[in-house]
Amino acid sequence: YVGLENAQTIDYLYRLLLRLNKNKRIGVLVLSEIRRTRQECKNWLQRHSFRLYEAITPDQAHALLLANNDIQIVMVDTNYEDTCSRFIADLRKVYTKDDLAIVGMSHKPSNFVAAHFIKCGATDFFTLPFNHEEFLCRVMQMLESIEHVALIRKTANTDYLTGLPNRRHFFFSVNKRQPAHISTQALAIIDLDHFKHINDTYGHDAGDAVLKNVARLLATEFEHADIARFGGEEFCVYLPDIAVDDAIATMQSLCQKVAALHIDFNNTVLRVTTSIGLTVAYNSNIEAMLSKADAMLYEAKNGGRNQVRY
Ligand code: GH3
Ligand code: MG
Ligand code: MG
Ligand code: MG
Repeated sequence: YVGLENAQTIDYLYRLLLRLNKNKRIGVLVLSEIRRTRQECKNWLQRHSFRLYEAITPDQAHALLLANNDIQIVMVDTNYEDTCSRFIADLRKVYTKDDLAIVGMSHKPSNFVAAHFIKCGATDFFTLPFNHEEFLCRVMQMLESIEHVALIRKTANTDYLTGLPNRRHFFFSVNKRQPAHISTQALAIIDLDHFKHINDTYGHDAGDAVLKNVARLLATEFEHADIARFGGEEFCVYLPDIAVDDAIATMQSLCQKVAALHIDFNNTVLRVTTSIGLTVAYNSNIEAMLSKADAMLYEAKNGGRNQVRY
């Protein structure tokens, strides 16, 4: 950290870098027509183990962003104001401030220019040449902010007890998928049988252990499908592109696997069965499929539980 001012700063930056660059290197894209500007960014960023991408034109920058999802920061030389405003505004149609930081930079210091680019969608603005310490602190702040939003987003979409996606995420994800598919799709509601009895007999913690074990089974069985903890002891699975017979076989197999679980809770073995309501349809909307699956679930319960109805 040559050039940095004191031990406190070095400690601050070291901790941030350690945390942010722990699992993956963070990509920074530099867009400038001027070789010297690109070089100046490059020298400094590479010293801190960022992965650097260079673009001379906006088109090159767009292509690099599409091809490299490790890029979290784009630094744009605002030498050519109109081109740069357009480039930033175009980027903001695709990437929100929560996904991508865009930094304007200019050799001509002017408050007007900074305000202009921030209004276009830039996250921050630097005057060149950099004060390296300030530059790095601000870069870290942007990365932290992106990291925080990602954490908040994940928390909002995850069921706390089981770690499965929650109902909110399920609707969001399935609705995003649907238009792309024209073949049949399946939706199943999986409801634990007499679950209240487990709580009443062994206590709420035992009930929680059962929920976690069933959730773990679902997560391994349906790694690539949309699944969710839908409510209390109810789970949901959405399978795009699946034939009717395959959907039925898949759910019957799941029903048997849950019934075969031996769940250890403080040296007591807990068993549970499920009733599954299944529907298979062409391009039906998710609400319609849910209400059909729910009606089928009702039949499975009335039919004696531990079974699939479709
Ligand atoms: P059925 O076979 O008809 O579905 O009967 P059931 O007992 O499974 O259904 P019911 O709706 O009567 O009871 C569901 C129970 O699930 C009641 C509720 O206390 C319990 N429950 C909901 N969420 C949780 C949870 O997070 N942990 C625990 N331990 N229990 C929960
Ligand atoms: Mg139940
Ligand atoms: Mg019930
Ligand atoms: Mg229920």
